[in-house]
Amino acid sequence: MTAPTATPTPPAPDALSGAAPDDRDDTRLHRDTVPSDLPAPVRPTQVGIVHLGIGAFHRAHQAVATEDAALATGDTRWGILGVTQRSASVRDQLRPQGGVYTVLTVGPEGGSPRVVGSVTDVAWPAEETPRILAALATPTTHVVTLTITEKGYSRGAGGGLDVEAVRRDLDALAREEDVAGYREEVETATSAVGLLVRGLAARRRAGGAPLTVLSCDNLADNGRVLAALVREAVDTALPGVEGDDLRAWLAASVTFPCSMVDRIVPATTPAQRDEVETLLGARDEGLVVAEPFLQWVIEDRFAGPRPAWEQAGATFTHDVAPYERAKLRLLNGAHSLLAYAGSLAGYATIAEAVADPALAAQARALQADAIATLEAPDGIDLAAYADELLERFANPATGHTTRQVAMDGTQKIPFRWGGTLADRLADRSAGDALPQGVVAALAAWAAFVVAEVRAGRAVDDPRAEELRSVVEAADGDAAAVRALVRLPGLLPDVADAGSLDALADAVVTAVGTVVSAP
Ligand code: CS2
Repeated sequence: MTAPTATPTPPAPDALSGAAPDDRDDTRLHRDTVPSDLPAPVRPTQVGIVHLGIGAFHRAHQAVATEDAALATGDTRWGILGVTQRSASVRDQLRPQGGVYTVLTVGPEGGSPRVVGSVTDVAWPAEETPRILAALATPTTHVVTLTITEKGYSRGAGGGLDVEAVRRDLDALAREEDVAGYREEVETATSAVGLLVRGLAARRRAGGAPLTVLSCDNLADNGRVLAALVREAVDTALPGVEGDDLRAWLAASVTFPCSMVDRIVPATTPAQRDEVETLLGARDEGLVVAEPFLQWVIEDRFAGPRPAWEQAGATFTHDVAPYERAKLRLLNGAHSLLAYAGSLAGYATIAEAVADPALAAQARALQADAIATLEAPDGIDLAAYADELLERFANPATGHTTRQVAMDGTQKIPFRWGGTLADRLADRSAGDALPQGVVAALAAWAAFVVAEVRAGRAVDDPRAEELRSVVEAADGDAAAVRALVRLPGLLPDVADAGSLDALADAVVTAVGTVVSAP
């Protein structure tokens, strides 16, 4: 049985055409106010990519690579429909600008702006779910990219789908797949994974053109993790024969390559917007600020056409894992450590934290633990790579704050430190010694959480409530640290209770050495 498909709605007035509506505000950046000394942004002719999670990172990374690929090839099919998550703010920033925005690249030699045109429009699921589902179902959309952050994957502590977090979308999916239960009104999507699965189902019902779903988040094996979550969602919403057609189509026509993305892109500040307004002579509410470095390694497993991202410097490979693990454990791992230890020491930015020799030494110790677990990607010297990362962190121009990187620790730590720890514990040649760099990192996080709770601040983490009650229920700080280390799902691969006890003891001891005043 085939249910009716969501009716495609036309793009928003300003999208794609770039035509100037009568009420266009010429104090704002848009195609007609781009300064003549900057290269003209690309003007895509259709949407070819739907991107879930259009924050600053996407705009400074995949959207730039897509722009560069279009400039290199002249292929204008790859306009991006960006989908926001929690709020309409990026939509409200970019729509009056016809999607164009500035990337200000900041390095030791100062900043250089460029205007990017590959984002054709932005939609907010709370108001525009039908349009997003229609875009996902349209055959000229060939790729879905995602930067929804670790918590956006709606995973439970065990790593599988947190069914309750996506329940409303799964119920909507069951109705959308069932002719009898079909409702004329499309229900608002409330989760990224739910929206994706509903979009995939809508695409199959609309004819089933192949699609590539490309995760660009900092999760180990991100593509495989996402594929498994999608399958779990389908199995839950459509158990048994009801879901057979969708399952068969997913297996035959949809791929989920893994990818590793890298560029430091902090949240934009109002002062940076003012500075760029002076530079461009027009206000850009969609401005993003980034370091010069940009890397993208993509598993070459596409279901259909894709932009020529290799023309924009992306690497295509059959195995992303060595790149991904090295980046997660060496870059993100050290970043998180500096964020917690740096916050505790009173540093506002990562650049200040890494300039402190004691904290830099802790970051290096963690990197040394990680290097012992890593396979070097082709042509990469891991020790040199680790050093370059600390140099990138030292770039003061990005203004990347310790608070921003400290966010969502329970979601990041499993990938950033958990893998190193599990591999080191499994490596018999290392004897019984605990990796002290990881121990210190855990001590910094636990001490940070305890300090936040004791100060009456909510930890910026989806499990904040749980963190607060764990700390408050513990008898003193040492017991709180022990309980935090044992938090379910934090170190998922460290199953052995004896190892966890020894680890918790070591972390308690380390707290005294990592917490230092500047
Ligand atoms: C950072 C990352 O905020 C964080 O947790 O570690 O966003 C980091 O800047 C990027 O992964 C760099 O590619």
